[in-house]
Amino acid sequence: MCRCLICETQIKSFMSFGRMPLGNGFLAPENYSKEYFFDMDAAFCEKCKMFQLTQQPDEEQMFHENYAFFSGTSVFMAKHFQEFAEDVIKNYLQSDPFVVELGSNDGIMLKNFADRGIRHLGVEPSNNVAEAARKKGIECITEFFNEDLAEKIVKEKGQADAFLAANVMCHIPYLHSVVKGIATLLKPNGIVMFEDPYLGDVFQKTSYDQIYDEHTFLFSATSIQYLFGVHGLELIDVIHQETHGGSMRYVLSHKGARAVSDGVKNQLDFEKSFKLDQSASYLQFKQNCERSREELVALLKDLKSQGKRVAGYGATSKSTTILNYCGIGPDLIEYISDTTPIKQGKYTPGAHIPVKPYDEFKGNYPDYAVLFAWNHAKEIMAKEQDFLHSGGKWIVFVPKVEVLD
Ligand code: JHZ
Ligand code: SAH
Ligand code: ZN
Repeated sequence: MCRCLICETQIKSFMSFGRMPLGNGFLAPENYSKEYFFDMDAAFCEKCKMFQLTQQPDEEQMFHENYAFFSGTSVFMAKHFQEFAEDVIKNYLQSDPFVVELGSNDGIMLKNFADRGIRHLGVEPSNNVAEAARKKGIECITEFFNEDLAEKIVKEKGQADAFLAANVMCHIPYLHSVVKGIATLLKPNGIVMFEDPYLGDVFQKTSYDQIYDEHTFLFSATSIQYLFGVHGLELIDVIHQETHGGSMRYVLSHKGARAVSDGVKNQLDFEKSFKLDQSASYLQFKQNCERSREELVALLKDLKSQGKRVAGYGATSKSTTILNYCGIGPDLIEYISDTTPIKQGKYTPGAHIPVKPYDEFKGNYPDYAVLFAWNHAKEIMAKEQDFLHSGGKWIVFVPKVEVLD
C-alpha cells in the first residue's frame, strides 16, 4: 500500500512490471555493476482517478547534464511544436507578452517564440539539452520547476501570458507544488496549455511502453480537472493529438476567466463510458500487457530459430520497458539503431543491447526491424521505403504484435 501522490488516499498497485532501470540510462559496460534498478509498479487511485507509479528514481538521477533525449530528433515533432506555438501566438498573446515553458529541452518549441522576438523563458533542469537551446538564442534556466521557482520568476520577470509544457507535467511527482506555481505565475487572463501521453490511448492500444520511470503519471481529462481544480485553475478545453502515439493537450485558465468548451464535458463523458475511472479496467489492461508480451517474445524467438537477423529502430525510453518487462536481450535483437549521438556506442538500460548509429542500419539492412519508435511511424516509414524494397520487414507491437511488409 502507498499514498496517492495527488489526493493521499491509500492505494495499491494493480500491476508490477518488475525490476526496471532508468528509461534513458544508456550506459557503457564498465558501469553495468553500478546500474540503478527500481521496482516499477503501477497503481490507479479510485478517488482522484490518477494513474501513477508507486515509486521511481530521484529526479536528479533522471534529469541531469547528460540527459539522453533530444526533442529535435524528430522533424515531425518540430513541425508539431511550430503549429502549437503559432496557435498560442495568434490566439492568446497580447502586447509585450511573456511565455514560460517547462521542460523546454533543446528549444524545439521556444525557438518559434525566440525567432519572433517574443519574451520567453525555458525551465530545463537537464543542462546539456538546455545548452543546445541557448545556442539557438533561447533563454532558459537550469532548474526544476516548483512553487518557489514560480515566485522567483514573477519577481524577476513578471507574470506570464502563456504557460506551456509538453511531455513534462506527467514526469513530476510533486504536482501540487507545480500547479500552485502555475497559478502564481499566470496573469489573471493568461492561458495554460500542456500535453502528455493520454491514458485512453495507452489503454486502447495497450501501449504499456508509455509506462517508465520518467512517466510518474498517465493523465486523463478527469484526473487533470481534479488536480488543477484544487488550485483554482479550470480545464477549459481538451484537444487530442496524434503525437507520441496519442496525447491530450489540456487548456486551462484561472477559474471563471474564460469560457469552458463543450469538448471538456464530452471527454469526461467518454472517459466514464470507456470505464477509465474504474479499477476493474486496469486488470483488463494488465492482461492485455501480458498477452502482448507473450506474442512479441514468441515472434522474436521464432525468427531467431529461423536464423533471421533482427535489429531495433529507435532506442527510445519506451523500449526500456519493453525490453526489460519482456526479458529481451542481445540474443534476440542484435543492435538498436538511433540517430542521437549521446546514445550511440552505449548499451540499452538493463537489457544491454548495443545502440548503433543509423549508418549501421542503412548500410546493411537486417531481415527484420522492431519499430521501437512506433510513435514516429509516419515519419520513419516515409523515409525507409528502401528497407522494405530490399525485402526488410517491420515488427510492430502497438496496437498489436505483427509483422508489416
Ligand atoms: P521518442 C522521450 O521518450 C522521453 P522516447 C520523455 N520521457 C518523453 O516523454 C518523450 O521523449 C517526449 C530516435 N529516432 O521520441 C531518436 C531515430 O533514430 O519516441 C530517439 O532516440 N530515427 C521525455 O525516448 C528515438 O528514436 C528517427 O527517424 O520514448 C525516439 O524517441 C526518429 C524519428 C527517431 O521518445
Ligand atoms: N518538451 C519537450 C521535451 C520533453 S523531455 C518535448 O516534448 O519533446 C522532458 C523534459 O523535462 C526533459 O528535458 C527534462 O529535463 C525536463 N524536466 C524534468 N523535470 C522537470 C521539472 N521539474 N521542471 C522542468 N523541467 C523538467
Ligand atoms: Zn488520488
